[in-house]
Amino acid sequence: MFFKQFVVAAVAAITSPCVFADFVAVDLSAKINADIRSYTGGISYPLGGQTLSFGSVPFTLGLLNGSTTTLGAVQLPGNGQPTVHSFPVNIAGATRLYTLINSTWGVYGVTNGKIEVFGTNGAYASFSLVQGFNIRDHYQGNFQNIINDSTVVSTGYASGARLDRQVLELPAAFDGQVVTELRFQGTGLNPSGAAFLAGATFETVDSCPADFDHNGAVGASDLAILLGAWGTANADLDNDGTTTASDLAFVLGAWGPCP
Ligand SMILES: [Ca+2]
Ligand SMILES: [Ca+2]
Repeated sequence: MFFKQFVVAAVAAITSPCVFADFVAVDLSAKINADIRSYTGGISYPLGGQTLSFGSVPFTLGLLNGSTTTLGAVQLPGNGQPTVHSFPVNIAGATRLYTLINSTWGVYGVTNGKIEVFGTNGAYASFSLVQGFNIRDHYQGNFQNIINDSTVVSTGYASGARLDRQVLELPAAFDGQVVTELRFQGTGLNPSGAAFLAGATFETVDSCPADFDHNGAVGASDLAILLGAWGTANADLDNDGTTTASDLAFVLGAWGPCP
């Protein structure tokens, strides 16, 4: 499933130097096997079936069996059975992967599994899911509640549940390549930790930066946004820190459908 940021979020995200990025969600629905709203404290998790931002990154949240009262996730089994979930994708220009991963149970220091990203021409990246470093139990209570990786962004809920967002910077080997597969795998051990994946989103280079409103073309609506941002950094396409005639020229030069 492809989606783009709403323009408000896109403009708000532009700081100096301006960075234009798109986000592409991975469709997890084929492997969703759990409703984490039914977990301890999970009642205050958001409902699936919507796109929500976690640390400025949009995630498409799934449903279990189509039920609109659930928040679906891909849960590794708790019986110690090694499990691999594969998600085929076709994403060009990817620079980062963001995931929403927590676990049921968890023991500090134990590696529960890993995330792998495969691309064309042998491009590959991975990170391990380590309790106490980048993953922890989904609930602030028993088991393992520590995260030490400063790149992890946490969203907590009143009931004690949480979703932690990890990031994987894709290496230069992915430049010019296409991401073809995301893999989520683990040992699924109780009590050392069985991870669940509630969301996965790739960040990609924006191939059409003048399309401010992300409607697939550069047109009058984008011109209006540019004029509204005149003299600010909010529609600065040439990275000089402000929006002026040079950015207007860029918009006019890109007029028409995005490539
Ligand atoms: Ca547009
Ligand atoms: Ca400019």
